[in-house]
Amino acid sequence: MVSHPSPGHGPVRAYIAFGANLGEPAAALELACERIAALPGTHVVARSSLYRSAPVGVAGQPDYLNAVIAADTTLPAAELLSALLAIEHAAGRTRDYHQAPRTLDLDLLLYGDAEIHLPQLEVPHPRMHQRAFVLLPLAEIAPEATIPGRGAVADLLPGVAEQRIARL
Ligand code: PH2
Ligand code: MG
Ligand code: MG
Repeated sequence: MVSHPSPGHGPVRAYIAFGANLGEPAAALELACERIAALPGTHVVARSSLYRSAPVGVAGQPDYLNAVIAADTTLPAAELLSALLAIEHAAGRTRDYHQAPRTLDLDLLLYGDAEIHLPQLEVPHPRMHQRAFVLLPLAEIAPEATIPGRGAVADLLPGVAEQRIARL
């Protein structure tokens, strides 16, 4: 497991998925970027466009708005995850049931080239390579990105071509 930046090493490039299908998603994305940028040792370096996407894995929900944020951070992955959960909470995220509609979901997709397997954190995100709402915004800001164990993002795009998604 290669997850902790050590003293003398530079920051790690992390990619974070944004999703929301309740409330004011555009405002939630702004808030999320501001809060991430305010974390210690962390700089937001890129943000994709917003995409409107059909809900995946759940029926009868409003469309989602999705985006991907790139940040350079010296925070260890587990600390970054805790910070993302705190930002979700501050944005009014409740967890009424599994995959309930949400005001703000922030998922840690990639943390450098680390592969992390902890009970509370799987990196790369275990389903990201199957989801157009992750791969399209990720390809927009990091066309050369590779998902450890899954391959180049560009090579994964054809596999999700059937999923309904529109760049806004
Ligand atoms: N998030 C989910 C489940 N399904 N579908 C879309 N389109 N976008 C999401 O962000 C999303 C989803 C669980 O987090
Ligand atoms: Mg999610
Ligand atoms: Mg989540």
